[in-house]
Amino acid sequence: MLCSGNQKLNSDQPTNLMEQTHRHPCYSVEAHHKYARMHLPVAPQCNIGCNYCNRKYDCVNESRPGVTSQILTPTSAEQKFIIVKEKIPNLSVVGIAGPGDALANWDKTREAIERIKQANPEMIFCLSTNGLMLPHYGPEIVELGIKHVTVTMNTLTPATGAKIYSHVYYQGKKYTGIEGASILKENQQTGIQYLAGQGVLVKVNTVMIKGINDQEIPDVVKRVKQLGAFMTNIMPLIPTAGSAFANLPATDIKELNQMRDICQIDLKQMRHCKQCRADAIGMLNEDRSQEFYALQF
Ligand code: CLF
Ligand code: SF4
Repeated sequence: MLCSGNQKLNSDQPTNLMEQTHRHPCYSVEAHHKYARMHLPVAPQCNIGCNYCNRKYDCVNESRPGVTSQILTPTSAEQKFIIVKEKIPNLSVVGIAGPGDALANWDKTREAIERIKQANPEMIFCLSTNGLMLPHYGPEIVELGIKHVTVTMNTLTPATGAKIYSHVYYQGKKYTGIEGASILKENQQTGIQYLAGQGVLVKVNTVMIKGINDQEIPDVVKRVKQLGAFMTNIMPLIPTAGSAFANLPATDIKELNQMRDICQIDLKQMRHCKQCRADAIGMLNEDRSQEFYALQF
């Protein structure tokens, strides 16, 4: 047993983790008015197929649909970071949120973080992933000193997962239907429990899809609380052109907020997510990524 009970920010948390989290604009609602984050788009590949995703664009698990980010190598990501940090002194978080999956591109993700961390140990590093590869890379994530990880988990039921995921590529093999969804679900749970047990603050993102997983969300929240998650972020489905779910309705915001209210009883809810780009830069309310587009690396 790696962990029991959910994590709260209290005096039992190591001081530096509390201090870091108070500077993290996604994990702390107060911090999002004060601190900026920068995403490094170093992770173009993905290892699963979400039916709300069109892979011409950024990972919808963390981003608004229809947004495309320029891919950077770890070296060019470091160069861009140096320039951005100079211009945005309140930059506190460096995150990797695609445009594919951070762990499906682990070598690049790790190298980008290692490069920046060496000269900037005060930076908070953050990852967003679908969770498939967490049982494999969890120990390296911990070793790298990453304390904030987001896992997108939409269901605990393989039959529902089979409706959401077209396929899962795992250990050189392609799985579909209930088989693929079961592997993903197991790995997400193993990964969340492992990371939480190692003191990582895990945020779980869930896309609320009417008629597909919406009735199951309270159970997802209860389960990830048991596994040790710190908070959940229930996000609206924004139907993406060219995706299998293109014709589903967008999540009604009133229904979304009602769901957050129900789930808040069990676990802290994020309500200020901006579904940002995989190359987002700046405060959550003020994306400055365009200022840096002209830079050539
Ligand atoms: Fe980026 Fe995500 Fe880290 Fe934040 S975003 S990797 S946890 S630093 Fe934040 Fe943006 Fe919402 Fe993500 S507002 S999409 S929750
Ligand atoms: Fe698309 Fe992200 Fe799902 Fe991969 S994990 S298929 S990039 S939404």
